[in-house]
Amino acid sequence: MPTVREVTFELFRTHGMTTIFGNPGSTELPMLNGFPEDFRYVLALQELAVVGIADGYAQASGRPAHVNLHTAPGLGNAVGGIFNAQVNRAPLVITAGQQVRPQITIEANLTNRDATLVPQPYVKWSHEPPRAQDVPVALARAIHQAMLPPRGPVFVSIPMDDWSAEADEDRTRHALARRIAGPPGPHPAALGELASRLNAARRPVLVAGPEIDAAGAWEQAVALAEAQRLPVWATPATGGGRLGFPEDHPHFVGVLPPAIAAISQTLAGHDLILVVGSSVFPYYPYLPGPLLPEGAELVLITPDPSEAARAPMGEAIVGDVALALSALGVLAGESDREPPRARPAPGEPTPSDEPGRLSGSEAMAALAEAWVPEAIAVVEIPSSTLALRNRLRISRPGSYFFSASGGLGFGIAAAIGVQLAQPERPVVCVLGEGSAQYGITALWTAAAYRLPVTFLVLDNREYMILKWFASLEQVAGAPGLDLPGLDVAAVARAYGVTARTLTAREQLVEALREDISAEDGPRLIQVPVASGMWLE
Ligand SMILES: Cc1ncc(C[n+]2csc(CCOP(=O)(O)OP(=O)(O)O)c2C)c(N)n1
Repeated sequence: MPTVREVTFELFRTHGMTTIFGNPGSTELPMLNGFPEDFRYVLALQELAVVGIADGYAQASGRPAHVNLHTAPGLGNAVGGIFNAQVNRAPLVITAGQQVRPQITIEANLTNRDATLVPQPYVKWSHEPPRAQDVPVALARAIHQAMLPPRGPVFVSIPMDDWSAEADEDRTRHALARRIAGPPGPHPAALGELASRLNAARRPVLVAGPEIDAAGAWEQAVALAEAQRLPVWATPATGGGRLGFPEDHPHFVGVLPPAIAAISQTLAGHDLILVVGSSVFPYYPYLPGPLLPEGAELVLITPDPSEAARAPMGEAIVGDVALALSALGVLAGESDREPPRARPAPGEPTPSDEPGRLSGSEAMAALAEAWVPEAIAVVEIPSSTLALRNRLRISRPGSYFFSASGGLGFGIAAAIGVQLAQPERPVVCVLGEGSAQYGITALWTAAAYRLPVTFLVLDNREYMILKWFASLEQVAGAPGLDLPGLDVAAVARAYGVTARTLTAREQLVEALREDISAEDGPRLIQVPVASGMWLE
């Protein structure tokens, strides 16, 4: 009779989940007993990093990823990352060890009391199987649940004595064989009506969101925009965890600002606003105003019923965005509207006024000069995100990952996961020196697994974006916004990452070219940058 462990590993095999991202403790060791040779364990040294790596891996591979954490303390450390994964729609199957069943009721040491409550409300499903024999069945359900739209993390707590129990063969045989076809398509009648409205509109516009990338639907979005002559905005950078449209395309007009009043102003003059694969909208900060410009209607297409329900205005069609975009393209056909005017190429970057420091725009111009189209950007650089978007103008799908939740500690870890999922493509992680600290231990994983990620750290010695928010919120004299004395390059070297500090733009271009093409493990470049918000 096979054990719960044997059939569970078989289940993971069936779903191609042969990589486990983890940080183990004594309660997880029984799962790892006799670890099969066809599996790989990716170790990270703190749980926020474990989840971030799995998040990047799941998003960049489009596959579910298994995260294994250490009972209550490990799961507790991971919650910030689970929040990020939920917003990123990363299909993570998170497991944590638990005390042996005979000692849970007496709450022996390391009992994960009320385990299923810990990751709430950021998981789609949270469960501790009532019997050892239910573990494989619960995990099968968890995998399907994580992958069904909207994708996202799920959690299963597993008592450590379950792994050696005898499996229920009939139940597990069926659980292993199950397949679920999906995702559901949008209602054809709703799309037909939308197509007519699109053709009748005078000045329609498309707002492209991250789900277009997750659904692999760039081609369909481009075809629709071209046939219907639509200008295309990216959803605000705050919620643009991925890019839904090529940013070098002549129809692409820019990134929407994130506040209510500014969005209405920016979209003024349009009569039909078609939002695809984004929340409506990832607003921040609160700058009140009309939700829509005068005379405009809004229609959202999303796979997420909650996103459809909570939008403060407009109509919504729920369904897969790839299916929706291709059907809409066919139904709407060609329009003879004026095509939008292409936006100008980025100009020379604003120079820094601080000696020995580049401006954020200069650093991003250097990155753009060294960029190769097959590269992937993983971004956690608050004060230079818009400069990066404007200068890189990413032209390929699956090439940009950003934590749309706003939770820091994603960048370094996610870049590692993306590199593991896309070993043939160069991965460049652009970080603020402040953001880098939350997940800094992930540098060890990059070095230990010899992953050729290029880390570019812009060091402005401060939490610049918070100073910017302070002025917006009329907050004066807030403490805790300066970061003197950090040396990320020195920390990186201590973790085994090759690192240098550069101050001249030309040197930076050269170094980035060298590091992006290198394949011998992680490299980090630290660049002192001047204080400021870098938007272009
Ligand atoms: C987990 C977490 N803690 C705190 C914050 C608040 N926060 C947002 S941006 C920021 C500063 C980031 O600093 P840095 O990376 O140096 O970027 P800069 O704004 O200077 O470009 C902080 C602390 C957050 N978003 N997430």
